[in-house]
Amino acid sequence: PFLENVMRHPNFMNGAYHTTFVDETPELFVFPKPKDRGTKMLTFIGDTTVNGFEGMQPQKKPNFEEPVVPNVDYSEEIPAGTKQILEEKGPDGLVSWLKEQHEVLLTDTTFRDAHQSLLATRVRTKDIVKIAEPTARLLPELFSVEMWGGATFDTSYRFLKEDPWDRLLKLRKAMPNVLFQMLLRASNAVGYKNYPDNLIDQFVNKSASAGIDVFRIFDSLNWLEGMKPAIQAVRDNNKIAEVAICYTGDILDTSRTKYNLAYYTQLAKEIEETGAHILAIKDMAGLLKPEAAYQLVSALKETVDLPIHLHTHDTSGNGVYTYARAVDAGADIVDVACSSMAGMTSQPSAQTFYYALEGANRQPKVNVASYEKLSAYWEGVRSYYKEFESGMNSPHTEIYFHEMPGGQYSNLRQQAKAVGLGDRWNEVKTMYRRVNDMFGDIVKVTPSSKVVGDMALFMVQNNLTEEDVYEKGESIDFPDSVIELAQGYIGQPYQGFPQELQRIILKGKKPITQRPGALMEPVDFEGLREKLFKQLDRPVTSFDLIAYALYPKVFMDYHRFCSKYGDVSVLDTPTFLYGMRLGEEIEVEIEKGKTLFVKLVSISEPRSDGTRVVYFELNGQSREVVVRDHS
Ligand code: 3PY
Ligand code: ZN
Repeated sequence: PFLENVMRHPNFMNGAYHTTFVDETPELFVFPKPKDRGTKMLTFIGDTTVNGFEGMQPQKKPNFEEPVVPNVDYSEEIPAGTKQILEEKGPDGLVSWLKEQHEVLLTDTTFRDAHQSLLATRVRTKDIVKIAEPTARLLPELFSVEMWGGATFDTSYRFLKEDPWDRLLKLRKAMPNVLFQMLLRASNAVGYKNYPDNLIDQFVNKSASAGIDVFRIFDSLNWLEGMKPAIQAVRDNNKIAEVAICYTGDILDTSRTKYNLAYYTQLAKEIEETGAHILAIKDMAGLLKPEAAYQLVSALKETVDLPIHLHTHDTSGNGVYTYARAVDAGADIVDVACSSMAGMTSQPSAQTFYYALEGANRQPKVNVASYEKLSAYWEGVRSYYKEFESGMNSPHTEIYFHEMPGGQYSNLRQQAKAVGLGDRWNEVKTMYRRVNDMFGDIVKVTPSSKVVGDMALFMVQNNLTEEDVYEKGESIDFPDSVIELAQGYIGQPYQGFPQELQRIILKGKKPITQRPGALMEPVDFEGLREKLFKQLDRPVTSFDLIAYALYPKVFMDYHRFCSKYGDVSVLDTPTFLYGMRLGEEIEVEIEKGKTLFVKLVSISEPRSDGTRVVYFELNGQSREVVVRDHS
């Protein structure tokens, strides 16, 4: 009752007091009715066993081997790393330190882009947190760990039924020594559309206070205006603004003049003027060929005085060679993943890169044996998620033709299947390139890549050719995302959107040329806090508020899920994805020192109302739950 009173006090509700305590320890403020927790969890397990995990067919749980966590000495102090350099010297000091390093530095993307690109972003917090402290101890020389942002944020609520902020806080506790890096889609934050400026500010502020150090900021059209608010917000929080040039096209192809060396060096100069600390080359599709990497990095080194951080995807199989040439040209940092989570649409393998540079001048300082141990763990974890593999199992050089980002390939393929175009996938890929050209050859990365994908699917599905669009366009209802792009709502493409096509798509609607965020009403956070408090019936953290402002429906669906099933993030991944086998027993630690013992005893046949009774033992006592059979 005392806490209830505190929590309902107007100052508590409107956040007028210091809210960090609630933000950092939200679990202290949630009071589940203990008798409910077991039933909710059994309902989830029963449901998953009978119906399968969302998006997966029900299937017998395979026998997975427990992934092996490497042995480390937890009694030793965790070795200091780049995080301590940032804390001692600040962002400018860290940049000076970076410039003094002779060896190339590594960012490890296993916790973010690697699984975003290989496993549809499905890796759960539990599997990451287990390996977090060993990683901090085994790889203290890393420049950073990319562990947040991009698609991990919404996927977390949507599919994994867990809170992404919780992941950030837990990882930060386990890894106090290495810089944490996130991918920030500038004015699109971690979403798929532009948001009001004050939401971007708040997002950056809370992410920084929860533990993010390096913000890789990009705009999906390389539109600098769109990035400025995010860059300023990061600087205001005394964190590192790593501003990205998205690489598209091919500087080696002299017939394609739009994105040539001069385009990139000019953009880099402008980025430097915004106060960026580091320049990133974000090669999201893996188009940067080795010689192009050498020429690009050399030219950028001559143009700006910023450390250069190169990101690529290994889809073509050329990733390590591209990095090696970039290192020859002076690249300071490259993105790699632990080898069992590397290659193909993911980043190049850390170990392969290490060995490729053996005997070379700037081989990274990293313990490759440690990497092998971590790789063994990830090999085990990856097998849990095999349902989400993209199906690509060899290098794809056709990437140089269709230019689809690593993270989009498997997604678009799924989308194509879902609308009945599974057997016309080749047409979809060809159309993707054609749409790119119709749009005036645009940068393709979230969310602009999604628009190109939507239009390609739309055209294939409706058997439309390019000529049809120009001839019959007046009578065609284009997808919403296409209209938004043509209207300027995701920013301004370099050299503008082709006018004739814009006219056909917009049908009289007026395009904008300003920054969409500047035209939007600011988010009324206090109003939202009250509204949410009524809906959640618990204190609202600043984290909840931001998530709700970004994705109201996704957040509320997540909340409803939690009310029904409780906190399922405590379950092991095989149980979370496959449910249980008859007779199987599992242990679930629902909080520190409190473990539930669950046994699945039997499942009834479907009853006349379409439900089944699932019989469990919970801590030795019989328990049953009723679940609807959706088959
Ligand atoms: C994202 O925005 O999630 C990306 O990874 C883009 O490359
Ligand atoms: Zn990427």
